[in-house]
Amino acid sequence: MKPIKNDLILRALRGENTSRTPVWLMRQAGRYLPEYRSVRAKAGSFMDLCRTPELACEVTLQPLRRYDLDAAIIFSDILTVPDAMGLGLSFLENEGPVFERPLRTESDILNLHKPDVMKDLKYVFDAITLTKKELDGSVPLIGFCGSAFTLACYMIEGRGSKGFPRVKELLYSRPELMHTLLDKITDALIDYLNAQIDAGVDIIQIFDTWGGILSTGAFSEFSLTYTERLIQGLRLYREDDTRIPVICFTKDAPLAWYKMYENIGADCVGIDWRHDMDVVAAVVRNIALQGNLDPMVLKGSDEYIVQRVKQIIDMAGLRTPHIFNLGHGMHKDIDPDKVELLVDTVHSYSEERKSLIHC
Ligand code: 1CP
Repeated sequence: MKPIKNDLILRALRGENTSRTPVWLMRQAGRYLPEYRSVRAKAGSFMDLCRTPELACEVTLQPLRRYDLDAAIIFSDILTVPDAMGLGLSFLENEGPVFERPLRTESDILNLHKPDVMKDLKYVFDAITLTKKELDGSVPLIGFCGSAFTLACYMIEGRGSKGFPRVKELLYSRPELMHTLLDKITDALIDYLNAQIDAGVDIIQIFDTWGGILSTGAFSEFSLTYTERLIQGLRLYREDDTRIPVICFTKDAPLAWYKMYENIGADCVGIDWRHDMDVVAAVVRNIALQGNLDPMVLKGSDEYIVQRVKQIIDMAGLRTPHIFNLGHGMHKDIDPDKVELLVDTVHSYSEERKSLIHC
C-alpha cells in the first residue's frame, strides 16, 4: 500500500498526538453541493450514480476539491447490501429509500438471499479502486457499512420510519427470528467490508443510525453484539502490519453506551451532536472520539459557527485523540461557504491551541 501523505486521521485513530485536529464530515458529498446535483442529474437515479464507478468516484472527490478535508469517504449507501440480498432498492424523489420486497414473513427471513458480494456489489469495490488511484495517497479513504441492526430496520419496515414499530414488534415477539436475520446480515457485512479492505480503503466506519431507538439491554443484545461480531470477522491488518481502524457511530446514543464501544474492538466512537464533548471525554478514555457539531449549526451566523467549533475543540481537550466531525450527517440545504468556514476554523484554531500547549 502506498503511504498516505496526510495521515492525521490515521494517527489520531492510533491514539497519537497530531499537530492539528483532523476533520471530515458525514455526508460531505451530497445535495448541498451544486456540482453533486449536476452529476446526480446526469446519472438519472441515485442508484445509477452509486452503480457507476466513474461518477461515484467523481462525487467522492468533489468536497475535497473545495475544502481542506483530511479524509474522503467513498460515495455509496448503506442500503446497497439489502439490495444485494434481493430486496429491490429504489430512491423515490423527496421520499427516500423504499424496498420493493420488504421482509414480511418468517419465510422471507429464512429464505433471504445470501449475496455473492464480489459479484453483486462489484460496483462499490470498482469505485474504491478508482478513487484510491485518483487520490494518489493524498488523504485516507473511508469505507463504510450500516450496522446489522440499522439494515434490519429498513429491511423489515421497507423504508425509513419514525419509531420502526414493525421492527420492535418482531424483536420483542420473535427475538430468535430477529437473531437469525441479524446473523445473516452480519455474514454479508463481513464479506462486504473485507472486500472493501481488499479494494484499498484505509479506515472503516459502521453507521448504526437506528440503534438509538432501543433500550440499553436491547441495544446490547440486538445491535452491539453484531457490530462486535462484524469487527471480529474483519481482516484489519495489512501485510506490513498496518491496522485499518474502525469508527462506530450510533445516532441518539446515551452517554453510557459510548463506554461499551471500548470493549468491542473499535478504535474510535462517533458522538451524537446532543452530547457535550467534555463529559464524553471524561468517560471514554481508551479510544479516539469523533464529532460532534449539530449539523444545523451551519445555519447560524459565521460568528456562531466559529464559536461552536472552537467550543467543541476545547471540550474534547488534548488528552483524548479527537477527529472533528458533525454529530450526524450534513443537511441538504446548507450553504457550501459555511462548510468551508467550519473546516478552516477546525484547522487554524486547533493548530494555534496545540502550538501554545507545546511551547
Ligand atoms: O438523491 C440523493 O442524492 C439522495 C441523498 C443521499 C445521499 C447523498 C442518500 C439517500 N444517500 C447518500 C449518500 C450516503 N449515504 C453516504 C455517502 C458518503 C458521504 O458521507 O459523503 C453515506 C455514508 C450514507 C449512509 C447512509 N444512508 C445512512 C447512515 C448515515 C446517516 O445519515 O444516518 C443512512 C441511514 C442511509 C439511508 C439513506 N440513504 C439516503 C437517504 C435519504 C437515507 C435516509 C433515509 C431515512 O431517513 O431513513
